[in-house]
Amino acid sequence: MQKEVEEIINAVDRHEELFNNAIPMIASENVTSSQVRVLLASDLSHRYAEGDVGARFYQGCEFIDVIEARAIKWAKELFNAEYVNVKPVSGVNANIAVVFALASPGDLMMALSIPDGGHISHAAYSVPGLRGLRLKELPFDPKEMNIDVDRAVQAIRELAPEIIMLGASLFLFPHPIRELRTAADEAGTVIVYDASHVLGLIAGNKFQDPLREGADVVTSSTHKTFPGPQGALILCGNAQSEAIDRAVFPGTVSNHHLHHIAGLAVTLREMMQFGESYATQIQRNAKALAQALYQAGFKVLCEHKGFTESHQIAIDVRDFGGGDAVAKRLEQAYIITNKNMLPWDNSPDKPSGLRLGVQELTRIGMKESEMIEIASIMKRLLMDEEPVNTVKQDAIALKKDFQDVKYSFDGGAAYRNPVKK
Ligand code: DSN
Repeated sequence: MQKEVEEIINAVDRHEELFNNAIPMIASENVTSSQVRVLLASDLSHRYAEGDVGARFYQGCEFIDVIEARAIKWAKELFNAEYVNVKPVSGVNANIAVVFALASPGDLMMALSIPDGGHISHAAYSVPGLRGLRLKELPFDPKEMNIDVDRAVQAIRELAPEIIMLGASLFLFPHPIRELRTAADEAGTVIVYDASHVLGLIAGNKFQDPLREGADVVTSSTHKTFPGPQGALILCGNAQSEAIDRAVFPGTVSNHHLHHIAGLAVTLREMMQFGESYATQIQRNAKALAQALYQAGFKVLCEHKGFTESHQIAIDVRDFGGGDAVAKRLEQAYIITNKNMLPWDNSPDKPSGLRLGVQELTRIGMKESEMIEIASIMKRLLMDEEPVNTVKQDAIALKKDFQDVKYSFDGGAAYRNPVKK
């Protein structure tokens, strides 16, 4: 084999070996079932299908139409939505399409700042800036780690933004959609809810139900708590569907990723079948991990309200050198996390926080007892200063029994290429 090709294949093998052994806790990741992984490697990944089901610009789309029609139908059923678009290739792509469809240059958008948990695509240098929108931060209460309802209602009444972007990357508690709806109605504001982090919880009837609570539009990636292939979808009522359809294709997507649509369709079926038990266990695991870390002496945010209602927990780790140092130290012991800004931070390079997500650990079958064990491993490394290698061996030993994807029809291997013998 050519040496350079071999290098790439070896790097993929070593990456899979790393994740085979490691404790993966990045809150925006997950693993797909073997059935989905095989579909991701199918011929669909080579094809074009611009246009809509039954109205394509290319021939050869007979079966692609079957797949996309099913994905749309099942997403409508699972999320109880009038309209679904499954074409955006990422959460940012979905946000771009919706903002371009529903707002015009000079309009005002309100969203959370990044230290308060907002996603980068909600920030001035991203989607709102590219669309020429003015941007104001949604008022945030750092003690409650949520939008400050009274100040937000007042701001909506005073400023009458054309669009509010709810949802977040650091997302511990349901956002107050109902509480903002009346003010939004009076001001003529469209409420968009970015569900990327919590779509798998919503699929399992947990966390919140944004469309029923008053969101006009839901955008979401499909690979965080929702354990599908990388991609995104948009849910809304029929009122916005035409403008959003056009903003997706031909506006911001040429060819959508057809292999991912097949994977999405299968994951939708998985969540129709297993979503409720999966989402229930995610919430139990997140609370168990938070409680165990808190009892060990870590500054886990929001103890007064049960730490979290999502898959995430946030810890102020300034006592241990800050988020950057702690995430790197944990990585040495095969615990994969990320540094995270908290509301009082100014620099993304020196954040005081660590964000942990339990959705992937849940997907591979871990329960409360494993969360307690992980908290103990983290304490031993960060508080008791046990040698990295000792702790790493215990992390690898814990992971050994959790190698298969659960809450799926095929229960396949999570970290091994399914086509490899
Ligand atoms: N920034 C990613 C995260 O929340 O980890 C999502 O795009």
